[in-house]
Amino acid sequence: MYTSIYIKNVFLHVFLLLQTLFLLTTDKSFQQGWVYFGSSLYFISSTKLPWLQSRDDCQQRGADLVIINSKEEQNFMGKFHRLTWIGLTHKAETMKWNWVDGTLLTESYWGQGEPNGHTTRNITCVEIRFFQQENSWNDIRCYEQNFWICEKNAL
Ligand SMILES: [Ca+2]
Ligand SMILES: [Ca+2]
Repeated sequence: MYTSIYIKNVFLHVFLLLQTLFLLTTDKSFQQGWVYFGSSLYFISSTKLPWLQSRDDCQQRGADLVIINSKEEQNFMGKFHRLTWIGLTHKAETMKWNWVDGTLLTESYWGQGEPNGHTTRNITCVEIRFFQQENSWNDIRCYEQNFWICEKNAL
């Protein structure tokens, strides 16, 4: 009786170990995957983080959170079918939307009724939320957790 429970436990542990190894391996290969589009390379995360930590991750990969410069690039964002951070935040001091490279927002793709939260004192960040539609942006608190998209120059 005890022996059989012991053996079951050993099998369970071996199974969990193999599963962990498998997940680590697949996650690693996924992390190495960058996708070409236009003149940029894009990386989509496989985990969720708050906006600031997402940006840190991009910078460690020699990139930054994605800056959407064109309608084509905006449409490309929808192809990932995930709620993702983009490199856009609203700063209460300036009351303006800023891209991570310091440029101001000119061409925007807000979802219906958005942005609706930027009057709060907190810094507000932007996610791709309504990814089936071209106007897919939503403003949301930066400490929420999301997948994220990094962009770097393909050259
Ligand atoms: Ca871009
Ligand atoms: Ca919102």
